[in-house]
Amino acid sequence: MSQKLFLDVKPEVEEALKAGKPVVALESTIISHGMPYPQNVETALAVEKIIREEGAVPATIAMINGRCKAGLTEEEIEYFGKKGTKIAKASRRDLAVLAARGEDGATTVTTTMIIAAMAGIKVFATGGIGGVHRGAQQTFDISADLEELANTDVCVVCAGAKAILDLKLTLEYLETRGVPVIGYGTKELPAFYSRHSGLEVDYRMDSAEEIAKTLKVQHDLGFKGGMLVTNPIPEEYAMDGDTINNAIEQALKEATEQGIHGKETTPFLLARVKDLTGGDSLDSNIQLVFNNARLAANIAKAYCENA
Ligand code: PSU
Ligand code: MN
Repeated sequence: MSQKLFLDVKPEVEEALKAGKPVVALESTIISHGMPYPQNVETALAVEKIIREEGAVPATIAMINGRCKAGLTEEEIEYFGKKGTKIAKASRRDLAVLAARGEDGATTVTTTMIIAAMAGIKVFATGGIGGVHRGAQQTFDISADLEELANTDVCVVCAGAKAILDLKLTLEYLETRGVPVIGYGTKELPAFYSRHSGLEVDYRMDSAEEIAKTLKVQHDLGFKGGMLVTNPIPEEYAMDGDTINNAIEQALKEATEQGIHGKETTPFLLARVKDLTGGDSLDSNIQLVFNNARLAANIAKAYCENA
């Protein structure tokens, strides 16, 4: 039986893929768990618009009634945004269960990559990826996103990862699993709200064309696995380091005190950091997603032009 039996590709996305036109995948956990309503829906729709303006077709990905969806309608995006955290956050271990039960699932970076690969989409834009959590030496909390990057052929464009994670260990893990980490226009790993982490990425690339060419070579070599493109937040939207770090420290302390663990950890920390910094971090978050969508569309275009 083919995995395609579980897949619904939106007609607009299917046409673009058949014609060899650029498509950019987008995740749905960022809508349901990453931002509050109604900014989540507004952002998701605005991101799709940006991708279209850049000349690519957006495909927001999710599971609905047990179906893997590559491309959502506006109504479906609104539904995910309104239901928010009532929708199950679906990582790799959840997908088969939700499909068998005919349920809904918000796709994380992991499951968005899985469904994008099923549909033949090569490039995916998001905000931040999951990674190795601080204290993982004790908790073993390492996001399934890192394993998926090692195994699934999708290029993920992000703004680095939030400092709720141990960024140094996250880079070590990606190195072990053979995932190239590219800095767009920088040799320094961006840290989501901030352009700076003090850590080095593997390679600096200054154009979408160079990234697309490398992705193509990776595919031609028959390498399994993705590529991580880290795109620093535009300077004007970056947050003050102390403000954000204090909020993160506080959120981490509360998570430990309340015994938050497993799949709840990341959504808990994201929500607390947002509350503790007022609306500022949400504005930055939205802007960096727009910035990543633009770059991803340009990588997808360059990839198609040389395919
Ligand atoms: N980091 C963010 N925003 C997010 C996420 C992470 O800054 O929305 C979401 C993504 O969907 C990511 C997931 O794939 O959280 C990682 O969750 P976990 O750490 O449980 O693997
Ligand atoms: Mn985890």
